[in-house]
Amino acid sequence: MPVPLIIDTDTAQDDCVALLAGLLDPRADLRAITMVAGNVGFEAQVRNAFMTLNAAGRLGEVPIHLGCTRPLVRPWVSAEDVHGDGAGGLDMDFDGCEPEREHAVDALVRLAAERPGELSIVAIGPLTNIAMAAVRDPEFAANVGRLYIMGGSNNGRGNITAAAEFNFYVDPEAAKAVFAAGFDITVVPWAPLTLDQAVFDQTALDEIAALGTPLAEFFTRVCAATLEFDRSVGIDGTTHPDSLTAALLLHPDLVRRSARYNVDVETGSELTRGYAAMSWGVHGLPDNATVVEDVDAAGFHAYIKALLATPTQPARPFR
Ligand SMILES: [Ca+2]
Repeated sequence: MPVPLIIDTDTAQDDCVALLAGLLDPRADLRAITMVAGNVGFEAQVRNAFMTLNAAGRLGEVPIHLGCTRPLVRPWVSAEDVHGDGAGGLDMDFDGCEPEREHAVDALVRLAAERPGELSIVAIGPLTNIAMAAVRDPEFAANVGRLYIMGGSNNGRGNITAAAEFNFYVDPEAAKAVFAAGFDITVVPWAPLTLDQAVFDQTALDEIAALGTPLAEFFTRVCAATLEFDRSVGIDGTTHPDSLTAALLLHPDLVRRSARYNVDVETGSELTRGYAAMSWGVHGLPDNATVVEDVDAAGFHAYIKALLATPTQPARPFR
């Protein structure tokens, strides 16, 4: 049976690839896309989500709900230096592309309550919407089946600062609240997991480009800006933590090793704002999350390649 899920996203680059997994993988039943402030300007993120629906040939088929346009207590911090507009300058005709009227937080609460314990959430942006939903409905955490989070580093390096990964850095209060809320959480960390196992080097990118499908072309365009940035910081290729998170929910057999941890997020410090303290069971703290430690990297690469080989018919031409 397909997995009913929502993807909560700050849509830019690899978020688009994660959405493609939700839209095209037969194991996925994507019920909604919820948008949260993160990577790039909110309007650009919404456009990127509509363009991803179009690339998948599914424009108009999955509702997009607009969520929180800023973190809980802090001003928004962008990653536009990393992502540009988040889609490599890709554009299309957006006439008639309307998001839903219902707020993303209301949609999350409603859809989880409709099927208690069945709906999964893949959260690949700052956790503002998820924290808000947990405050809005005290039953929300219990109603959500599984919550897969891309964020933090497992006692490894950050990306926006030495200590912090971007999603937790942008809204550390939300991340802290989510880990305390009682969800069934699986964490896909930035380091070391993503850096070791979810980077597509030039050879992999060339193989994808050679697929010649509309999706391969979309992927190549969308990843271009991040590739440039990643190279400038010494990463040999594009990083795919968000699509890895979606892939692991849909294909748990790709997980080679995971363990229970106590995860908490730093909110008081300026130096280590958003740092994820992942305690591995020897500090007397109750575990609250499963942290993925090792995956079948070749299997993940093959999965993305097969996804991008899918023939699709975008209703609107890209320019
Ligand atoms: Ca993201």
